[in-house]
Amino acid sequence: MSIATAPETSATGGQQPRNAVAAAIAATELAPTNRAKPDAAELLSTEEIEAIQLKRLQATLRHAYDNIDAYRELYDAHGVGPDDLQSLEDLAKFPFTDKEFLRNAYPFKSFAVPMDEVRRIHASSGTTGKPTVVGYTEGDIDRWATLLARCLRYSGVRPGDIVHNAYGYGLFTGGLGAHYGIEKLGATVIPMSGGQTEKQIQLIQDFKPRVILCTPTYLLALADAFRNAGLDPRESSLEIGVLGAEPWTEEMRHEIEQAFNIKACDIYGLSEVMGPGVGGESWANQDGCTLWEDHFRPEIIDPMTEEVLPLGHHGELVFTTLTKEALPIIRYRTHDLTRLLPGTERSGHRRMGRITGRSDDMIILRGVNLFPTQIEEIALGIEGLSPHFQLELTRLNRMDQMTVHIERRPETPREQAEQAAAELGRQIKVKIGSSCQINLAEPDTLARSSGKLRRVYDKRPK
Ligand code: DLL
Repeated sequence: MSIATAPETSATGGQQPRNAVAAAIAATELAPTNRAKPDAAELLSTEEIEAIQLKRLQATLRHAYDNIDAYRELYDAHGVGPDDLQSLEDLAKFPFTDKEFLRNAYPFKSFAVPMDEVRRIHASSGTTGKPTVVGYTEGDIDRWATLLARCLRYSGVRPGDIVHNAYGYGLFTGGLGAHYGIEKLGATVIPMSGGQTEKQIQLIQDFKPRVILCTPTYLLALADAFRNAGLDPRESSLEIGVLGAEPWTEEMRHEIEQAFNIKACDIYGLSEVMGPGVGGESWANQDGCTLWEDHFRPEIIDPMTEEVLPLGHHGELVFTTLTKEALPIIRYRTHDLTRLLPGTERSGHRRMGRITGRSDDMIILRGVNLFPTQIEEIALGIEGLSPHFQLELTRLNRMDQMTVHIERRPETPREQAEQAAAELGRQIKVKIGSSCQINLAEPDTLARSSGKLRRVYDKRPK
């Protein structure tokens, strides 16, 4: 069935839907959200979700092909079109897209709706060249807020909670994306944004939020700031952290939960696909982000061969959006390395494992591949070493060198920490297979970040 010809429905008040995606949403939408309870769509079975996915996918392909030159040209060149998708498996016939695909459409040529239907723009930071621009219709913003609210509720946040939102506001999707979701849930948002660390501490003390939203590394920086102010972070009002936007390990979760005496839940997303809220983690199980498959169709591919891999296999995460009007995204290569796992508490929606790293952030050191998360995992297993570290890459006599700069914990005497540092070097050699230098730094000397932390400083000549 082609959604483009779906009957107009009452969800749009009897009016003609604006476009194919709006029509598909209207035709497949379930009962409205009750803020305190799961959305009806969260509780669907895999079969029910797949039926919705197929309709929404057909509509998304039609919408993108008819309204975005770049998709039409790409599909014409590959000899495929929207009508070639008759089952979910047919998605594999369609070519991948990536950041470059969106950059080539800079600034607004990737939008599938007229500009007067675009209500908001965000953009990814883009360390080099042009940023990647993303746009949202009113409906897109509303669905984003609903999904964010869904993630928060799933992570234990309740209507009526006070939520301290320390994700950065602005072009980054973290701040505003979370903001509207908090409001949608019926909680109170403190729109703090990142930075002004002392002020953050003061407001947490005074406003007594139950929940904090920020990157995991920034929450650690806040823990230090609490202690520097003579306060015990374990005594704060915080009970839940909803943390994401950068890779973090189970060891880091433990570190954060101990530091604040809270539950730390993961939240995943990326601006191209929507922003935060593509997946969220259950408060009860803490077993990885559940991906909301009524809005996104995930795949895992082998990054080299581009072959689609089965459930449980590690590879690169690829997303297709199912309900986005302004910026439909089809088979977008995220570069995030992880695996898909079966659904648990929301059995119809698959989960993702932790992101071990990004394929474009992998360090290749004298032929050995490694990710900063591996160092984090090892370092946090050694007493006396703090979670604050940086990796510096240099080249000496044509040989690549890696120095791990890591702070000792304030309560660990220097001499004892030096032994821990030596142990870190030994374990990196054994577990990762690469020798490196360790520079034991004093507490509070390495750079902190108020958002995504930069771990790797690559000083090797290009
Ligand atoms: O970081 C959106 C976001 C904001 C997610 C707040 C969660 C919380 P981008 O700036 O486009 O969007 O960066 C997306 O960040 O491809 C991953 O590499 C990484 N990332 C995001 N969430 C996680 C997570 C936002 N929970 C990129 N674990 C993604 C690991 C994450 N990496």
